[in-house]
Amino acid sequence: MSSSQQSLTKSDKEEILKDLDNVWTKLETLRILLLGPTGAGKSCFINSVQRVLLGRNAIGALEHTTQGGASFTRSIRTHQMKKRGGECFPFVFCDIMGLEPDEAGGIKIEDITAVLEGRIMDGFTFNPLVPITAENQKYNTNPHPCEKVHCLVSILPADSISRMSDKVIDKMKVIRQKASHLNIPQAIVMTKVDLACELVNKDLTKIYHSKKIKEKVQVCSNKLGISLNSIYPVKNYHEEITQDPKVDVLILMALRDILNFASDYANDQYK
Ligand SMILES: Nc1nc2c(ncn2[C@@H]2O[C@H](COP(=O)(O)OP(=O)(O)O)[C@@H](O)[C@H]2O)c(=O)[nH]1
Ligand SMILES: [Mg+2]
Repeated sequence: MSSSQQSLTKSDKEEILKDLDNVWTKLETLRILLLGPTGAGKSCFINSVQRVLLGRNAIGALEHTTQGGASFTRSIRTHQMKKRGGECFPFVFCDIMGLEPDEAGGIKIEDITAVLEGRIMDGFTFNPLVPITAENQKYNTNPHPCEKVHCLVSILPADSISRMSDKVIDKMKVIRQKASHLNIPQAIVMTKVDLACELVNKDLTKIYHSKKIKEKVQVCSNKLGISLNSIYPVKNYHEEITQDPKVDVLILMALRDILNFASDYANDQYK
């Protein structure tokens, strides 16, 4: 959480939306991979971004409608983000099966590595017991630069981060290391700030003054070993029907930086 992230006004929102129109990339599309435990709010985050960009409710990535249970997203799905005029933004989100503590549950680390390298095609259904092999129809032996991941975003829920299984954290760390080897930039989006602090639940503008949120950001940083200024606290749209500029600005601030990280990386890699 950087010190520049101080206010949540409507003019900030318009300014960031303008910035997004100017994201410059040598590639046709930037690919953002969302990684996290089941129920962290990955699908909700994708939906929320689309809602903010469209300025209205959107039905895109399916959310889990009940808490807990096994990972709802079992396949790999690419979500294009649409502009108001119908065109698409030059970036996509990649939503995959969640991480689970259990060895026999959730996505395998080998599969996530393959996703980072652009080797798994859209629609592939993960098998928690066996990773993909080169013989699979959905295995891409020669990925295009657009199919590789350009930013890894870990999604962590603020309300339950302290109780998260060490096994899931360990898996996330291993994947972060793999991404670091590939020089892929990384960020954390910390969801569910409304559930972590009552003050923030009542008034989202209090987010930068909340001790509880500060504490949770620190826990995220310690657990994953990522610096405080790459952690973005957000509240996802999950039950609201109307848009709220305060919700929008937090999501846009995270999105702007993520896209800048991704485009810097892609522009550097593909000269
Ligand atoms: N209160 C609150 N609930 C959220 C937030 N983000 C997600 N949720 C809820 O958390 C649950 C899991 O979200 P989902 O996006 O399906 O998680 P995924 O498994 O990571 O894709 C759903 O019931 C959402 O409504 C948030 O920021 N605040
Ligand atoms: Mg999901």
